[in-house]
Amino acid sequence: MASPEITPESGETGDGPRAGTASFLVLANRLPVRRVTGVDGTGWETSPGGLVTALAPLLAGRTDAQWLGWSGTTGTDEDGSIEVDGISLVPVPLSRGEVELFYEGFANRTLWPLYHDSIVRSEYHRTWWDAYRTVNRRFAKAAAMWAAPGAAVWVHDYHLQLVPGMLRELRPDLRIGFFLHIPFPPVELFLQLPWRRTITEGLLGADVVGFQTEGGAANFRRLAGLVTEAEVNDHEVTMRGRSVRVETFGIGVDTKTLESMAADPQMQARAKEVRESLGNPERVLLGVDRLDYTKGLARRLRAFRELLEEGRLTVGRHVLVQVAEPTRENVRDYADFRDRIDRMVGEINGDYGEVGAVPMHYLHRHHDLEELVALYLAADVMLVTAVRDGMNLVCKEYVATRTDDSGVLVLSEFAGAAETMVDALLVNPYDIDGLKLAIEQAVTMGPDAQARRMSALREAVVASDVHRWADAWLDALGVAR
Ligand code: ADQ
Repeated sequence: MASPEITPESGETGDGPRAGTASFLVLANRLPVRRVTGVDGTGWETSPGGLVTALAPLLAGRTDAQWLGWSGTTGTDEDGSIEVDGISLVPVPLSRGEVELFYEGFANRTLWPLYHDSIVRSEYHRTWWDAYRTVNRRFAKAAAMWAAPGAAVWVHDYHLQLVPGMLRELRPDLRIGFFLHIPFPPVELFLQLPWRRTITEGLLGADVVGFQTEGGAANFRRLAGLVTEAEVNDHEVTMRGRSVRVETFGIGVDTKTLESMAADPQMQARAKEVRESLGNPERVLLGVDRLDYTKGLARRLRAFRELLEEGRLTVGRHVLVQVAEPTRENVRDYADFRDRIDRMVGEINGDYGEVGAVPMHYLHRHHDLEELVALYLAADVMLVTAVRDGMNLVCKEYVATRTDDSGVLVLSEFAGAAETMVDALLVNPYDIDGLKLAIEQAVTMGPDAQARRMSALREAVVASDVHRWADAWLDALGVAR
């Protein structure tokens, strides 16, 4: 796509941005690719994940669409757009200082914990907030510069909550949507935030504000009525004569792709190999998470350890595979958490392992979707015990691959997915005894009960798959397919 006439620099300081030519823009903290440096110089590598899988087909080959986001490096990003896999991408630069203050600071040490029940304490620093505003303004200006008159702009996640309001000021002609991937907290917690009104008004700059669950949407509507002069009626919030739709758009997974991966004979052979290499135990239990303190890993390991201790699980007959994706390792809370989990895993294997049989396998590295699907197929029991999670796609991926209706899902009540996946064994992860009972029930459940639950779960996951979610958003934003 041809660059609009003004450069990002003139967009920052000039007499206001002029319209570009993109009629549909996606804004997210990260681009769907990251810059990598190899022996042949630098290039781009696709970063896999649910959002990319959902949006890539919508944007690929569309000459009128663009994705704006950070490239993941603090080096120099060239001005203008680049094309990767048929998608037009606009890198938004961040300096090293901004990565610290905006990304590691305000996004991941102020907002992330606050929006996840304050599991760890949020820190409030004015310098972090200043960086958050600066980066949000940069995104808003870039969008204003690239968007055609009347374009639709779809803003994603907690990193960019001020963008809708800032963008509306610059370009009142645009149709703006905002989707929050993480939970939206109860008012009682949100009110701690010194900048609560500015963030609420920033979000209300959108035409449509979407949340993963009914609970999140209700929390936001109540907040809007409290900290702004907005009037709240059912799903509509009216402020200064403008109406904003506040609704639930629960995200899903690409069920068709997952089903066809699961049907591949090579994949099934790989799953069999996995079970063999684990010593063909009676029951394989699986956890797959980013190594984040919100995912309830410590509680899961505690329950597992106690079940071994009490002889309710047996080494050799039962084995736990825990895949942990490295994440945010520059943030102190995450480094501390990693140390704690490393220690717990070491103690479990040290105390209960035997020569030739360990209670658990811990894989702390990235796994491709192919590798995850082989594990999903190999697992009799999937453990999702988040203490708070916006949705949780892992449990939906597991269910989508269980096309023979076998397998048991143990699911935290505090993952957004629990709102629709009511046929899982739902647990309160804070209740260790309840969690132990659910794990025991899962490993002993017979094939009929498994099939009854799993077929109902599969129906729920198919009915809310990622393409339906994307279609609902395109309708809400008035974007032509
Ligand atoms: P996440 O917190 O990253 O996402 P989740 O939804 O479970 O959580 O996972 C996202 C993706 O990462 C999944 O597709 C999964 O396959 C992949 N993944 C997880 N662990 C992995 C591993 N060890 N190796 C490789 N890949 C792994 C945020 C919110 C969620 C919300 C999503 C989407 O926190 O609540 O569901 O966004 O909106």
